[in-house]
Amino acid sequence: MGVLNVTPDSFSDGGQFFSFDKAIAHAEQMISEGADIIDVGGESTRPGSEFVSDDEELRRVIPIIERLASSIPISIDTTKASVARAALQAGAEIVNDISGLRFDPVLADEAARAGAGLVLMHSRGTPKTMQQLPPVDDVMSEVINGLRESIAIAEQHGVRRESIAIDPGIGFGKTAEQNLELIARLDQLAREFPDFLLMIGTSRKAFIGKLLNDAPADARLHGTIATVVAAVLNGAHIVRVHDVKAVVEAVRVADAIRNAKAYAS
Ligand code: PT1
Repeated sequence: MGVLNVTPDSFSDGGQFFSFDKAIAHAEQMISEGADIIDVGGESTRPGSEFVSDDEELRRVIPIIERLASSIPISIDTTKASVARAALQAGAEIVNDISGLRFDPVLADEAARAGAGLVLMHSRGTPKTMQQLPPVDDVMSEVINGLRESIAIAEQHGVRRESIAIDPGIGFGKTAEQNLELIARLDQLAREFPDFLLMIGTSRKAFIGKLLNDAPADARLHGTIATVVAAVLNGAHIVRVHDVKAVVEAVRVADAIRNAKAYAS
């Protein structure tokens, strides 16, 4: 899944793709590099970021979705039912909700009505405040319990189990060590939720920079590759990334190694 931020303030490529033409060109590049899905987001969710209004978010994402949806499956990265609804109408096929239905459970009705895919991500608090929360004791239990709640809400609103993907929410209200633990133990999460696709987003995040002498976001590619390979070996099905070409190559090899293990045992 290639990341397409259409925001003036996203953390690693903020402002770069904020014009329509630049956003489309970047999406086409990611498609040519082997992306299977483009994740379109009009509201930054990096730590410390502010909410934007429904109207502003719609103004940013809808023209982009209308233009791209005939070329590739589109997911809409939003927590708002109104934005999800318009995006699905414009041709998006997946709703990616970083709040796991905590902010707007009505979003599940929109996904259900459209027969769309729904990504339920675990997070704590809001993007503005999540990194100021006191860390939880047991991050794996917190994520498992949170995802179970999100899945229950989705199913109550009519979303089919096979339409749901789960995501541990790397960087959303977790310490750097907890992010590493979630990647290292992703196989455990996969075993807890055998009926669901497993997605993860580690790309260019701060915990990688921290391991690399505070490398800035644009110097975290090799660290990102390490996280993606670990995630695939531990059962991830979908990886959300900025650097599509490099990650597609790494995932092809990691996936072949994973399959070699499955066939050998
Ligand atoms: C993600 C994700 C997302 N991440 C899903 N959607 C972001 N399903 C946006 C940092 O610590 O992992 N899964 N949508 C981006 N959010 C962040 C969070 C960016 C933390 C950066 C950090 O640097």
